[in-house]
Amino acid sequence: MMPTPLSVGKYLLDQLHRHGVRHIFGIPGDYVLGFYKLIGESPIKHIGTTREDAAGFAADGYARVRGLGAACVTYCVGGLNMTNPVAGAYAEKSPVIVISGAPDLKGRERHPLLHHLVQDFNTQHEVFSKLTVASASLEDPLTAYHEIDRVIHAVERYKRPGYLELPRDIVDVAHRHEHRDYSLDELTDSEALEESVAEATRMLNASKRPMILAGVEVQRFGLQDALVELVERTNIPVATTALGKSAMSEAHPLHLGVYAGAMGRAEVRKYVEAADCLLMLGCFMTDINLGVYTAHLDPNRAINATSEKLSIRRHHYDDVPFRQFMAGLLQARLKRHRKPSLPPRPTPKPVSARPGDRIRTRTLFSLVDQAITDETIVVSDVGDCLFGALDLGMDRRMEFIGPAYYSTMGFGVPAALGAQLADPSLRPLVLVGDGGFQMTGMELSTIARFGLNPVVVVMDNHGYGTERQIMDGPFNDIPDWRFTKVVEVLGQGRAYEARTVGETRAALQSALADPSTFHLIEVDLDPYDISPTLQRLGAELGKRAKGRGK
Ligand SMILES: Cc1ncc(C[n+]2csc(CCOP(=O)(O)OP(=O)(O)O)c2C)c(N)n1
Ligand SMILES: [Mg+2]
Repeated sequence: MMPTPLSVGKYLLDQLHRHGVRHIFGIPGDYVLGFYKLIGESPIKHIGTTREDAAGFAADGYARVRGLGAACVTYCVGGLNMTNPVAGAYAEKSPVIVISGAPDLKGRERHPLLHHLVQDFNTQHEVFSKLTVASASLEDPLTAYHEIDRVIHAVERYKRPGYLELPRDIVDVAHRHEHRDYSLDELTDSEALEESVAEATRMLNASKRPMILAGVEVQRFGLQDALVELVERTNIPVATTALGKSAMSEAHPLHLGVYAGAMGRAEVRKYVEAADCLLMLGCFMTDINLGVYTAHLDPNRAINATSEKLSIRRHHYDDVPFRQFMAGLLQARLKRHRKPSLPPRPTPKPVSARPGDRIRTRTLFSLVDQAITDETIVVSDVGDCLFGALDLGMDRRMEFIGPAYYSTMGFGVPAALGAQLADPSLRPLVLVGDGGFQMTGMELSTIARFGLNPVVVVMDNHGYGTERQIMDGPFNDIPDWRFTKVVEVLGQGRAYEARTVGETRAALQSALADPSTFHLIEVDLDPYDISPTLQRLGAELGKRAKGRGK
């Protein structure tokens, strides 16, 4: 007997589960309640958040750790609330599937003025089509199953978000025939693959001073081990981009550090820019540009491989998937170069400040650096927390996620929720500004509800500190919150106020020693005190403004 075909809703959940999804973030509404009922009957757990944008950030954090994330919301009021995190996931290559309920197909002609409607029934889909790599409105049971496959395959291939709109009356409809997921083999031109690997090999072998720049796609495609193998076989040193910071352990002797133009350390920048052959793996020029266009890389010396394109000097190769190019390199006859002499890595300085001294940003980062263990995942928001985080963990393995290109505030706390659900063996250490926390910090509520235990460091510099460096004014002032009171509101967690070096150190130690709950440390900083990274960037931009920059 033929197996009973799954309904469209069940098939979607089944496919998500097969692709590794175990949690869906979001808030229900009447247009999506039928699908929520199915989630409840499935092995996937629903995680209700305080807001839809927080669900989007959480799904993004989940995807960065686990390989695929999902969020489910109601029509327009919920969906449109999630556009910013989905845009961020697109820009930073995070594979998130957005599922939105929608009005019944049957009622659309008779009742064109249903609630939540904006312009017409296509508005939300059109918006998301600009923010995702693939999207579909599942209006026809004949094509719905294929459309689900198509969107999931595209999300997995390009590591960017996808959008599926599910009209309320299609959820329980089943097609008469059983559908099998057709696995789309990635389109590969084997001759182009061979030729590109040969050209790259010639260039690398002829080079005197080659260098690898590893980007975010090394993580997204799970190629960290392949990268280490390539590096150890060839003795070619590595730097990572800001977004790809944890693509390879910074403790590796051939790891130079984070390359971010003038924002990164000067010796890393000099070394990378002096390479006579630069092998860029999974980097987006955009994330390099986080150094605000202070990066200087010569395309004539570059091999640039990503999931979207492969160029070697001025030659472009089509249909060479990133993973296969990497595998090709590992099989190629690559020369073993002499061990390079790399500029010494700065060893984390012991904190010289006395316990009673006022805490400063620089010292805070030294203390955080000492507190990180192999189980820590550093999750950063935007602001000086992100700049400072770039120099963390230089002497060991560290997991790091942060909105290092799109730079949306509000990412940190909800992304930590997603990251810890994605891998409960990791403990998030969240770095967030007072401004960023005022946006989505209440997601601690969901963190408390599901018994998670991140350590949240609120860098309270009394306003929009990063913006003060660009242009100061009263618009950068924000209300002073007593952040520690959140544990009273939530009835859970432990909180600390830290004004001095001693208090900050003690709070970090106590928080990390207690995994039973979440901890919030409010660190009181001077409004004009900034991290060394932001100082470097500011100095370079200042030079440029005076016409002295490169
Ligand atoms: C959603 C969003 N709104 C506005 C901005 C612009 N912006 C960039 S940094 C910043 C200030 C961040 O303040 P805070 O979180 O306190 O960190 P700080 O800069 O003080 O370290 C602002 C408003 C942004 N990046 N994202
Ligand atoms: Mg601030």
